[in-house]
Amino acid sequence: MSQSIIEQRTERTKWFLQDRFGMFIHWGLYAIPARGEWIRNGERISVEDYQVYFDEFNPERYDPKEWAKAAKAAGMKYAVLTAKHHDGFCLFDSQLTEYKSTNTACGRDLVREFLDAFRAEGLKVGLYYSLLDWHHPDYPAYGDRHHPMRDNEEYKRDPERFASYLDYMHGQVRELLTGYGKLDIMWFDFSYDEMKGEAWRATELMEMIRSIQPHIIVDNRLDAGGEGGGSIYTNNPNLYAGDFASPEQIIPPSGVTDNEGNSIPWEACITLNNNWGYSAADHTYKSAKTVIRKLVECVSKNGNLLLNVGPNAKGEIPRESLDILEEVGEWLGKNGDSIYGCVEAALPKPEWGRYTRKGNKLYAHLLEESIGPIGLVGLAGRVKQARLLSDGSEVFVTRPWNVHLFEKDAFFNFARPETATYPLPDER
Ligand code: FUL
Repeated sequence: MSQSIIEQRTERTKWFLQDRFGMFIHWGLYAIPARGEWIRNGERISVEDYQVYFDEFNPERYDPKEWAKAAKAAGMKYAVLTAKHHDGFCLFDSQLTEYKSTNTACGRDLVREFLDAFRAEGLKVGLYYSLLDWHHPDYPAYGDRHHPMRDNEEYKRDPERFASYLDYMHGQVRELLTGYGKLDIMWFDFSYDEMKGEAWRATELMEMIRSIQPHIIVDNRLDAGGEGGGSIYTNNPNLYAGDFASPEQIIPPSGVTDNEGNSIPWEACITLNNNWGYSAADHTYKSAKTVIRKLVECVSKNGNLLLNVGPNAKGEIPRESLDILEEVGEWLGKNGDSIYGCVEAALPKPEWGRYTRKGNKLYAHLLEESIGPIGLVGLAGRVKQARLLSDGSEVFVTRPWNVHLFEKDAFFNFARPETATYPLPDER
């Protein structure tokens, strides 16, 4: 009997739910002006003026092996690179355009080198591909961040022109799927207003994708935008509903569920500073501790974290980012058991931190600086042992017969998880 769409999604996303933590890489010509990836649009730069960056592009320190090592050391298990962002510049050797890295001074297929390097480190690989294209002559919508469909009227007036863009877009996706080996993720970006679903000929596109690489997982943005990630509906028969939801710069308060309340795969994509593309002036980096908390927060709600870096024009991940990644990696080295393969614990949310769970192990992430006894609501009578995850030392658990140790009887009722292990992000 053939599998249902839901069963197929469940099958495809198994590794994804296991892996939990990935690297997002926003890189392109916009690394040269170094004011973020929306610059061409935000500053209304003409195609001609933007050409300067194409003429100059030569990231001579691009060494994706170094990127891959940094991702791996950070505890990341997969990575997604912008093969083409909204500015239309292709980091791969597309036969359908001249606007590509192989035609710049560097002459390299940056996508291929990325894939080779990350696969060699044992990481899963994905490609981001922008549905928008501000360079292609037949892509009518220029717009801006808040009104991306400003020029939508033109699209309505001239569907044939838009159809030729769609041929191009589908053709490039085919190139990526046929010319670069097995890909693990296709990360489309993004839908808005009427530009969603069949406006992209999404069923046709997905049929092509599934026929070439049946196991690839696809985000939900052929049918959704970044605001909260939209959602995928496991009972939505559309092929393009996606395998996972993609909330952007937000961790949904209660995770992401389908319309029957069942948890569905999701991945929060979050920047390290306040920009996706390299921004020289932006030093508002999150601390490693903040990143760890966000990762814990995601996993505690059945989600993944795709953490972004924006390499510079020379091809280097900024030092500030590398330092944070290193620290996160150190924490994961000790506490990774509480993240990889973990899911939400069906317990009341504690006020002192977050739970994650794997099998009969419950991981309690204490997120307060100094803390006395903690209450494990709903676990009375179920704790066998408790250990500190980072060094294996015993954690004191009060049993029913020594409840008098507590000042408040309330704690007694809360004691005894099945097996409690306590990583302490604050006490490294
Ligand atoms: C958004 C894009 O417009 C941003 O530039 C970035 O790529 C983010 C992940 O998705 O929708």
